[in-house]
Amino acid sequence: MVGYKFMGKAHTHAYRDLPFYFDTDAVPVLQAIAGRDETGVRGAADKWGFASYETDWRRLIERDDIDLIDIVTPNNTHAEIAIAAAKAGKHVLCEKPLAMSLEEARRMQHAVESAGVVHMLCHNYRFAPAVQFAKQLIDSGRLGRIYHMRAQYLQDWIMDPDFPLVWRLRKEVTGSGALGDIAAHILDLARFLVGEFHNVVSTMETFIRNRPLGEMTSGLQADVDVNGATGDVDVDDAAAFLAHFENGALGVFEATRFAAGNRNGNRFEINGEKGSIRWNLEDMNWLEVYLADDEAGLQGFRRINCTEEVHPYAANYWPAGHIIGYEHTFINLFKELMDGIAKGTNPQPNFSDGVKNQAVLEAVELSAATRQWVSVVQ
Ligand code: 4PW
Repeated sequence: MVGYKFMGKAHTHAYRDLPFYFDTDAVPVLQAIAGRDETGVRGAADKWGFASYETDWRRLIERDDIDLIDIVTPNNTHAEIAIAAAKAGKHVLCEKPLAMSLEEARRMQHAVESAGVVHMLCHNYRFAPAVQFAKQLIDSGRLGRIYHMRAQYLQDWIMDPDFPLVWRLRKEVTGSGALGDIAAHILDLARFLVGEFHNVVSTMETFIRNRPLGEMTSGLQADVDVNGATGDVDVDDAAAFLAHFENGALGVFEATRFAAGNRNGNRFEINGEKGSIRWNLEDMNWLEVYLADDEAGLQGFRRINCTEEVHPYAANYWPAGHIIGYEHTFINLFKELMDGIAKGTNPQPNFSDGVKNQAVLEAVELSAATRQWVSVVQ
């Protein structure tokens, strides 16, 4: 693993818990973790149970006791690490968004495909059982033709003007703001559930344009530098866009870190000719389902607790009604990754999805800049 902060913790937990819940043909071994700060990376290795650590990720890639490189570093490092890992014949898992640009994403896809390694992109929310069940309902035709998807990803962790200019707010490190960090998840869910994007029209806004300098500490917490220096914010605080899908559906999307009271409000509603579904990450075990052919008088949204044996992944955890959480979305994704490595297949989402997602992100940015509808390059 390269990196050891918020996502490092989520991924490590999933590697450790995976064999507890699932039988997989490949089993993760926490062989080594890399980070530039020796005290920090040694602490992570000790606490999380990695057998060794490196202070240079290149050393990790040179080691022949490493089969998989897991990239949980800031976005501007993904391409260099992923391409080097693929060239060394390592399988690659990468945090989202895949890249800083569509061109970079394509180079990454080319590298993993020409090396013939297994690759995956960590859009973990696809792997909530309720979301997988939503996919089954749509694919089996229960909702009929899909007309609408409206999705929001609402957070509020940078609303304080004194929250520092951390890497997630610096274009040269992150690429874009709320767009790449959180809209990336809902557009990935849209591609998973509804289909490919045709075109978009968008607007983006930055509400607080200057902040004190500082660094992320843990989770979504940060410390302000003591010297009092400030810097300009050059990414979006919020992004909103409309979309046409290739299959004719309409999409309405909103991502912001300025929605007070919404800590991690990732939610969507999909409307089809025979019914609708709704999901909300902060109540993630439940899928709300409306079926138009229910008898008159009994029609309405029902709340399905997706912890029954028939629901995807659910039987591997607890008896029905014994709910699971955020961390299990990673475990479920890692089950697919390990099976992919064992079989030599590429589970989804992978770098090909990363390229398609990046094409949507790039179209949204271009649309905001030009105030025009922009076609999504396929
Ligand atoms: O999944 C989300 C991320 O993509 C997390 O909740 C936080 O917001 C951290 O980065 C983004």
